[in-house]
Amino acid sequence: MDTKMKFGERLLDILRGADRIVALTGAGVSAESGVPTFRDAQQGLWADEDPLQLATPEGFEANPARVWEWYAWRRTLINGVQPNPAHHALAAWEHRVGSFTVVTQNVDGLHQKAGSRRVLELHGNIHRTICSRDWELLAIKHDGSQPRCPRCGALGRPDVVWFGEMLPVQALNDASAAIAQADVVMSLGTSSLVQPAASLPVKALELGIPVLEVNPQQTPLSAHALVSLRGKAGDVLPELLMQL
Ligand code: BV8
Repeated sequence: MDTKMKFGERLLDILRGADRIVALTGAGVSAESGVPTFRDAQQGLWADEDPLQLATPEGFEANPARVWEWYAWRRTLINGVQPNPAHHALAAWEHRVGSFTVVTQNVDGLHQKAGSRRVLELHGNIHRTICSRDWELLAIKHDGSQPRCPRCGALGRPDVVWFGEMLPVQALNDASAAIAQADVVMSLGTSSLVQPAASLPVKALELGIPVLEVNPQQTPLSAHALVSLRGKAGDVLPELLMQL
């Protein structure tokens, strides 16, 4: 029995003709590596915590040690996992077209670990730690204990964008520019709920650029995408790339 996934000819033609591709990725792309998404019930120790409370300046202000512990737990989990076929397919795709930009909401660094070279991190990176006062990078080894800034003594914090914080201007500008020049935009493994990242595929639609979504669930983007494939990124992306 032919178990090969079937994709519409129109989608395959668009992807075969695309030379500039942007892939917006969310937590769902790392899900098959074993990294829980924000929508998953928090695991074990964190079952009673709400990321929307912990991933905020107020949450850090109220209990810096608790927030630091949560990120240390996530960092340890991420250090123990590998990129999955979705990450590898995106890294391979880069070698098939003129320009391939990964715009990620994820902070796990798995795209880079899989070999993607052009990765725009909209929400920062959990492996970097900054001074909570001036946001300068701290060169520290993560040994679990919460570091203090050697310059001013302020507590260290993860170099990630919390809810209510601005996204890195350069990454967001570069992402917008890449979208504006794209032949096709893919929205992969994201609930399309977190702004302003979720507005990037909408900008593509407004420019008449075809949008492909891959997600096992429906999202607010699904009805507007040219094609919305109900499936796991780790299954769909390698198969799609193979059929181009
Ligand atoms: C800001 C880093 C303003 C931290 C994160 C309108 C405009 C502007 C802002 C807002 C707005 N409306 C609301 C806001 C505020 C807020 C926001 O969007 N809130 C939401 C909850 C409504 N936005 C912000 O606060 C942003 N800041 O706008 O500042 C400002 C302006 C001026 C001056 C000062 C400030 C900052 C947002 C960034 C927050 N930080 N991460 C950390 O990681 O700890 S966001 C965080 O949530 C992650 O990055 C994660 O990626 C994201 C959740 O989204 P997803 O990636 O989509 O993940 P999710 O779990 O939701 O969904 C997973 C999906 O995968 C699901 O759809 C599932 O079906 C699918 N899936 C599962 N398995 C698979 C799969 N798909 C494919 N394959 C699979 N195998």
